[in-house]
Amino acid sequence: MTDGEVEQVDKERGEVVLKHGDLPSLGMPPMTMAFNASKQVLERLSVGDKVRFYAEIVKGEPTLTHVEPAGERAPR
Ligand SMILES: [Cu+2]
Repeated sequence: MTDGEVEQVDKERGEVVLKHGDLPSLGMPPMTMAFNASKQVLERLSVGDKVRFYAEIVKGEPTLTHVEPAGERAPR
């Protein structure tokens, strides 16, 4: 999974802006960008949240397929 920080949540557009780390699944270096996300995912996100996520290209657009709070995982 990739680390991200929520910068913006736009429920009307179904988008979330994340500052993300290396994202090899999409061939991206760290950057800040918008992802499509389901209503269900958007409801759980607030600006400033630190998350870990998976993203894929869905219908030609970067889309969050799984998001969890960064603190939820057990420390290693
Ligand atoms: Cu990106």
